Amino acid sequence: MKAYKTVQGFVIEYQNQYFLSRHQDWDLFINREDLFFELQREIQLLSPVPEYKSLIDNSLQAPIQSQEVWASGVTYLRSRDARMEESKKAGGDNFYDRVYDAERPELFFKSTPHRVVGSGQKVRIRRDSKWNVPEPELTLFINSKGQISGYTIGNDMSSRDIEGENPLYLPQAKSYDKSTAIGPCITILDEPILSETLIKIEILRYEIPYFSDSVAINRMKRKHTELVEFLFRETSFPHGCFLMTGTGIVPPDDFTLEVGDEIRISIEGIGTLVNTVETK
Ligand code: DO4
Ligand code: MG
Repeated sequence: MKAYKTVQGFVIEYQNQYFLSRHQDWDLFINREDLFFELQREIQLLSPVPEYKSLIDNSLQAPIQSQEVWASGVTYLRSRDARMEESKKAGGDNFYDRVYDAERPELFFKSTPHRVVGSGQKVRIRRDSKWNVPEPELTLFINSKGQISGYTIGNDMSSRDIEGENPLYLPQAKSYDKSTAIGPCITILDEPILSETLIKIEILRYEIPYFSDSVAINRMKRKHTELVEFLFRETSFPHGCFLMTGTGIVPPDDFTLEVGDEIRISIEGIGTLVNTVETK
């Protein structure tokens, strides 16, 4: 079951049929308990209309209203190694090694909704950075009660030179306008996402494939429930929140994003998040 936020309303996709919800408030719509069964009940009262698919094609928005976006880091070995390498000169490398093995995960605040873009919209790279990458991440939607009720695709855009210069610069490397992309929808399941699920990324430069890679989510060191437990320990989210679960894909060190690059991140069962890098 997928839920899309469009300018004309909320579209529910189920078994290749499209329904328009009567709900008007995304925060309430996605925060219902037992969301999968709530949506099933809801569509029984609605008629499927194939044309509702065109709302998704023409007026899609990021699937967010009042939620904060948080992120976890160094949850895959590949991320730990990349971070250790980039911060070596600054002497910050052992922080990453330690957090990978520690009981407490790295969790950081990523974005308020106004810095978030959806699929089809543009992401940005910072004007004061020369080394930028997308981070393709399975992203959890957690309702206000702390239950994982959906999954989306996230791009945790990052300035590697700023982050590598000093770990204390992390918020500047990670949180700036249009540094966060999520979408295209929230996939709502009645059981946890399959652990073999693949995350794939393809970056097109001048419309030609320039970089691609993939990773299975079972390569992640931590459990989703473990990340959520730490996030909700002392922090409440009245509208629920999104949590990016970390990247297992890091392009080679000589790669940096350029204006005009198209970033396509796909996750089985969710779809493809497509963003172009905008002029600085
Ligand atoms: O520690 C820096 C951030 C790591 C991160 O964003 C990731 O592993 O995805
Ligand atoms: Mg990340």
